[in-house]
Amino acid sequence: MIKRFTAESRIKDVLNNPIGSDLMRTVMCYKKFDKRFFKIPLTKNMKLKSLVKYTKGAVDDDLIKLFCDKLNAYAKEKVISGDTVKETWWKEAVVYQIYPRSFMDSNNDGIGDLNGVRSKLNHLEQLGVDVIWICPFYDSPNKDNGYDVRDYQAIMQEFGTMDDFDVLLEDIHSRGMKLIIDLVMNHTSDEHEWFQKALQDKNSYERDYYIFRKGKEDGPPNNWSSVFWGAAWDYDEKSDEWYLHTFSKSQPDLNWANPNLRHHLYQIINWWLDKGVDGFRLDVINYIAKGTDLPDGNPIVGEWTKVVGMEHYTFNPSVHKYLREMNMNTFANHDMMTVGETASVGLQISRLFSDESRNELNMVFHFGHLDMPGKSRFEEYDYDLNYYKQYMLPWQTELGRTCRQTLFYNNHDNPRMLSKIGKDHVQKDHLAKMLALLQLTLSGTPFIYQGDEIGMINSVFEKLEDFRDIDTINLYHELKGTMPEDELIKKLNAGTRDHARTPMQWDETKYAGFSQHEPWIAVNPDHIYTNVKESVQNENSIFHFYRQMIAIRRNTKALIYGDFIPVRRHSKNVFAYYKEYQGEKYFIEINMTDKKVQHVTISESLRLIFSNYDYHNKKVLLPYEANLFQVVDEK
Ligand code: TEU
Ligand code: CA
Repeated sequence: MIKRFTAESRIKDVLNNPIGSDLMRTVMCYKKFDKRFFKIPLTKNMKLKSLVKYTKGAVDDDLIKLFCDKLNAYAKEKVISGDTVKETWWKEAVVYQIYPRSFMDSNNDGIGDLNGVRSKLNHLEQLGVDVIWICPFYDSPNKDNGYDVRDYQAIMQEFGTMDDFDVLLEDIHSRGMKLIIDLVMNHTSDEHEWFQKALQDKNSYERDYYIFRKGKEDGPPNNWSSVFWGAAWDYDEKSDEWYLHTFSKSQPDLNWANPNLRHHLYQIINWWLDKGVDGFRLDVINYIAKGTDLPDGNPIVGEWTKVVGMEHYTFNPSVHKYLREMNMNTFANHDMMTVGETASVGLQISRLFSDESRNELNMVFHFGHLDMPGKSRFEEYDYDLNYYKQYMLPWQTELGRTCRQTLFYNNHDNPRMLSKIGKDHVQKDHLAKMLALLQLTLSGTPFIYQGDEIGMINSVFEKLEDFRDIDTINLYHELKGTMPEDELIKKLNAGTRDHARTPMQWDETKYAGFSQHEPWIAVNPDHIYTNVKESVQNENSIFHFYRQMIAIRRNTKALIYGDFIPVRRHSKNVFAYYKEYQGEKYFIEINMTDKKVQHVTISESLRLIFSNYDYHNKKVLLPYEANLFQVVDEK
């Protein structure tokens, strides 16, 4: 019999349930609850309902009920997998992410394009990456830079033509690399033909492709807010109904409860597979299942996550049913890779998405490491890598050999990690190389974001007009008047996605070699020092470090498939671990701080394979020192 959770259940029972412990961990990330709390016998034996009193109201009865409902909804979802490592190309691959608008402009209109990408394939080949992921290049009105798709089977005019795409794909394949493309199927653009038909006629076939509902009194159907600020609903006067948009109002959500819609999407996926793409990155794929009753979001969760209602689609197990159906109708029988963008999910839910026996996705992109507990993207603070270690330890040891995660520090939605950790950039070179060594030796598939390989950092945006991102601009209007203008601009600078979207820095010239024309978003002035040309010429550069480390990983199965075994798990400032596979063993030792720290002592003899310092100091680890050793004899 399946045990149901209620407010009478004890905390220890929740913690013993995989999804229960996962949700607890997720909550702790938002609230920065003291971890020790859950370790004391007294609290472990407490009933859930006592949390209301214990947390002095930070948690209420409704929240506890919601928590139990969620947990019960997952009761049937299980990972039943073996322990055998299956060797596959997408585990061995190093992926490189391209934001096409900002990568390379081939026709000098200031906007990056597909031919631009093609003109830089030599750079990627030299770096040694295996797979390229290009962010959306479909026809789009560009309210959210292509994440608002108007036509899934056409190319955005600014980016080129379908012929350009075909030639690009061929070129990538002829160099022995692969291409994955971005599937944005949680929503479309409001200019998509389907949505236009849905608006024109309430009785159209396409109406139910979207989520329309009658409002309540004078307002929307529920209290959900959008990820891009403001309400998640927009009013359609013609039908006197509201439509749901979890992102901007120009991105109406698709109704995955409708099987016709789902099969229509599968046709599109197969069309791209027939073209020869090697896989997909699936945009916000864990948000697709919204349910049909759409209850109000819990206000406490809303306050923690800043998105009211998100618990109803972020933690909705129907997504697994949809993904298995999608897989069966599309991915199955193709040798390809899939990576799901799964914001907010924890480790156990990631196992549901990625376990080989479940036939859903190959791997997940999870984000919990990008901000420290209790902090969010638009807050300025110093990121402490000790948090990264503590966050990653369970992901490295408990995910299991048949589930898979990605390893990344940057993408197109976040400020640059180098600027979050070492704001003053004094030790940038060692820090960037250390991060590279870590990324290429931990367990998971590494995703390098454009610019990582040369150490690109945050830019400075002085006024509203300097920003381009809809998320940032909406937030500006949301907060205007609530704080002094300069403070507001400072806040936007802390979190804007535009930091990741400034043009790729190819050289030191006016527009960084990206274009001859003024780019759509200003070049980061740092391009004078940080650019590909310089990085390739200088053999001690971050670029060459990445290149060499990628080559080492490729030839070292233990780094790819090995079990991760932590050393001095609880010690601060040093991240040390073994990777072991088929009798081969490696030791990785990393100083996560900009100060000198003590070495980790282990008993085996070691041979140094690679380091971000020339000189190996036997007494101390230098600032951000990172060493990869082979264990040569077991004592
Ligand atoms: O992002 C989804 C997402 O929830 C976040 O990364 C989000 O952009 C950020 O937290 C804003 O607060 C994906 C895409 O990566 C992003 O570029 C798109 O804007 C978004 O989906 C909508 O398609
Ligand atoms: Ca162009």
